[in-house]
Amino acid sequence: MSKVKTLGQFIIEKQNDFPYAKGELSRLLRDIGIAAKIVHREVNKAGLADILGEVGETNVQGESVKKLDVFANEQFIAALSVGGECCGIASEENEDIIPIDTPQSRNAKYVVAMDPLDGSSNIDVNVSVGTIFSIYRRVSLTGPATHEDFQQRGTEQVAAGYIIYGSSTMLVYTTGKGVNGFTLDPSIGEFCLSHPNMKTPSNGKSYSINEGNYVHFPDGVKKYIKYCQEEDKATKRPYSSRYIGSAVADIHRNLITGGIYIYPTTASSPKGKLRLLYECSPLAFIIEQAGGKATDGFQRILEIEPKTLHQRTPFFAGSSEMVDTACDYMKRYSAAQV
Ligand code: AHM
Ligand code: MG
Repeated sequence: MSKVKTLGQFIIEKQNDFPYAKGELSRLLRDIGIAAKIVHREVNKAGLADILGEVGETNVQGESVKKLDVFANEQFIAALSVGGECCGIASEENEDIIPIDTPQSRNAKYVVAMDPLDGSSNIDVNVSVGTIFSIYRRVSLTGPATHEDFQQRGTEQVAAGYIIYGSSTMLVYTTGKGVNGFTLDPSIGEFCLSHPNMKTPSNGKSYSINEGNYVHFPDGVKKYIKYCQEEDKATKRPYSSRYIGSAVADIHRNLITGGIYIYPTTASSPKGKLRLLYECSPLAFIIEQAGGKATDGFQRILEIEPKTLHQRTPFFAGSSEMVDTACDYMKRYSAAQV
């Protein structure tokens, strides 16, 4: 008998852990898994774009060739729209919410916020990219979703996850009872449980930040970077600098090996670059569930109330002791600046 546990089997096994278990959330997660496999297939042949046809052209099958982030967006929207468990979607790719108005979804209980292809500039150079998703219970009563459904704090998430399209494709998710990771076995087309009950070390040895923006960072971040670079045997400093430029990939590595990811305010992004609803909140939920921390430098990410759909926030996330130290520097040197 094979010991492999697929995502589908795992979701069904855990179904009774959900607070309102009637199978809807399980089906929603399954739908996300299906869209992820389709996006995986396309991401894996991204290097063939020149052979198969340029973006905007018609390919050999007579289909128009789309940018991968547009393609990923369409796949997730399609999977969530036909599934019948989701009444609305907020996506990085769409200015406004996408209400779903089908007979099956009128009484659907959930809304999904997502970044369908995060770090998409990395696609052209064969570097890891990801998908991030966040699931809330609707607050409106019936019909298609409203803006109110998406104006909930991260603490209200019922599930969140990411898919990393890397040297292998992995789906990592939480429903608030720990974090589990599944690796796609392309030979059988299934996500298989490979990283059960993921826990992040309380300390690590790498820091991830775009240091090219150093001159524009708040003083607290500048001082923290200098701290990371100082020699100190007890805390194993200097730390290594590791920055992929794909938040999912940087966070995934740091989750496994320990580390801190920072995207602070800069001159060009005075409120930070990353989006609260569909990047920072879901990643924060996963990191906290794995034992780490996520803040905006001062406040827990999950407690920030979103005022607008595409609201940005500074993001400090990872191993708890490293995040605590970075936030101490923010309090000491930057409290007055922001
Ligand atoms: P995107 O959603 O437009 O892809 O931007 C988000 C990405 C993150 O994945 C990554 O960490 C960051 O932007 C990189 O930004 P920068 O190039 O400014 O370092
Ligand atoms: Mg993004």
